[in-house]
Amino acid sequence: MPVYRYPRISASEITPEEIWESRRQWMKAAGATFAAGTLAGLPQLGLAATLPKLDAQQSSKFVLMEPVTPEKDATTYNNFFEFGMDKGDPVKYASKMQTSPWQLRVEGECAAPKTFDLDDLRKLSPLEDRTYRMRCVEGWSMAIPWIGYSMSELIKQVQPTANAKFVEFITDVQPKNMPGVRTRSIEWPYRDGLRMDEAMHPLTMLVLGMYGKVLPNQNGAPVRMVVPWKYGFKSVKSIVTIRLLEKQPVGSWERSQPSEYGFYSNVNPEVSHPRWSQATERRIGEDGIFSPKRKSLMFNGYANEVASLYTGLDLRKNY
Ligand SMILES: Nc1nc2c(c(=O)[nH]1)N[C@H]1C(S)=C(S)[C@@H](COP(=O)(O)O)O[C@H]1N2
Ligand SMILES: [Mo]
Repeated sequence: MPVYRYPRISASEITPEEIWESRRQWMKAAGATFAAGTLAGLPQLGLAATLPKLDAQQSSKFVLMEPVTPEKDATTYNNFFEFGMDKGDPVKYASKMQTSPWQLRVEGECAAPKTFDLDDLRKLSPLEDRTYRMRCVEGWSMAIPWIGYSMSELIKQVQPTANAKFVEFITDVQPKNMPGVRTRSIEWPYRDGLRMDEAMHPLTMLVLGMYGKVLPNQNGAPVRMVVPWKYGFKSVKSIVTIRLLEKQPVGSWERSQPSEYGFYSNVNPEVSHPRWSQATERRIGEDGIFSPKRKSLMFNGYANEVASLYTGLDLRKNY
């Protein structure tokens, strides 16, 4: 198994006893089955098969001519640091997260701030099924069929003012239900931001489901964001607040390690992370840990759509 390498703090330093114990079990289970390309043997908790269906129209615009990642991999190999730092922690612990009732507040530089409940969000715009390529800064990727609509549909509702230059996305904090927030690995709540034009780009998605069903907790239920041309950590899960801002916000990762995680975080194979290259990636569920890695694409393959957002910007400085 590749060694965990996202936060600088090592997991053993900050992980409470019980998580450390289960981490060892996870490593054992994963070690035994990973080479076979499955994650069998994990507890069945929170597995997506039991979740309600969510009807959506297949998008005609956003299609991906690549195999979809097996649902089991996408729902058992996750980053959701509120539940621990190992890929197997979210599926084990996220079932405790309370997702109903849920309210999402959109506020800040706008004429009509508003609180939306889940029903409002489901009805706000027709739900679309769009398969996106996703790339984590750690060097793995997936192709996931998300359900939702463009984030712009939601942001338009609150009538942004001319001062709205940036958007901040903030996750819920449930200390009793989220073992990870009892550690100080990063500053909670988890947050990250986009420039207004990035947030309003049609590819940026407000997500309510995946694989034809509502979102499993470990993937960010009941509502998350997806920004497919940026590293996965920009795709904030379980959002409770969206704030329109005049000034550039600082995300959780940028705050904890600014030399490693910048504001832009575009997938850029030419700019290495200080501790590892970003030139290649391993597609979860397809590339075994011993097979050659595949080349990472500029803007994760979405250059045609988004490169123009960055003309004139030095992407080495603005990483
Ligand atoms: N609230 C919250 N959102 C989060 C994270 C997190 O730890 N907390 N991890 C991010 C990272 S690093 C990645 S790669 C993606 C993973 O999403 P997935 O589990 O659906 O693949 O979620 C992102 N959103
Ligand atoms: Mo990530």
